[in-house]
Amino acid sequence: MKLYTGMGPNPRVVTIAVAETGAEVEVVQVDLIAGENREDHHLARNPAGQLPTLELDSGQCISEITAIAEYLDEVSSGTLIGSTPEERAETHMWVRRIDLNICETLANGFRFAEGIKLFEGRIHVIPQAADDLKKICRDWLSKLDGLIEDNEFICGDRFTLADIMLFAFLEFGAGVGQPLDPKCERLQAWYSRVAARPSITA
Ligand SMILES: N[C@@H](CCC(=O)N[C@@H](CS)C(=O)NCC(=O)O)C(=O)O
Repeated sequence: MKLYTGMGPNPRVVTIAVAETGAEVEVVQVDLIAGENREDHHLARNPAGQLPTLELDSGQCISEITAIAEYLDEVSSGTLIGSTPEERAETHMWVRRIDLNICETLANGFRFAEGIKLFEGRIHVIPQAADDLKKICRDWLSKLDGLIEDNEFICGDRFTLADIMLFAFLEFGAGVGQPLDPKCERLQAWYSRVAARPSITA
């Protein structure tokens, strides 16, 4: 399997998932800043022109980080999604909430503001939406800070794809002017727990 990857929080999610599952992939770096991911040879792998993309030995290409991470987990007998229908449903529920309300709002808040020079020729940017998107993200993080209670991870005592996604985007946010509010004390403690995992520094 070849993993076409580069900089940014979406590639980071899959890099952590690879380390967590032990999946064996050949890593191929694609130059996102230079726009190599928007060239025809990458568009043939992923019509969205984004990273990452996983190319299977059969030639089939899989994009979208949730699909890639779930595939890697499944072929490696991993534990990132769950071992029962109920566990898998719980993981998918949290992945969807975190993806729509935190990852997407944080990323678009960046793309429409600090990242606008890089993105304005690639996607439709809405600068006037940036502050509101960032606020939606912050509000959701505050809500999540209450919901996580004293759980070790997002899905209780199970470390899942939901934790990886939230971690990778908060890590990215910290570097682009969207740090986690120090008042979110439970999430701050959760972040330190995840940061200590070997997959984060692998
Ligand atoms: N929904 C996609 C998002 C992928 C994405 O936005 N990737 C970013 C890197 S973090 C990218 O390729 N940006 C460069 C570009 O859009 O040209 C996924 O789940 O994989």
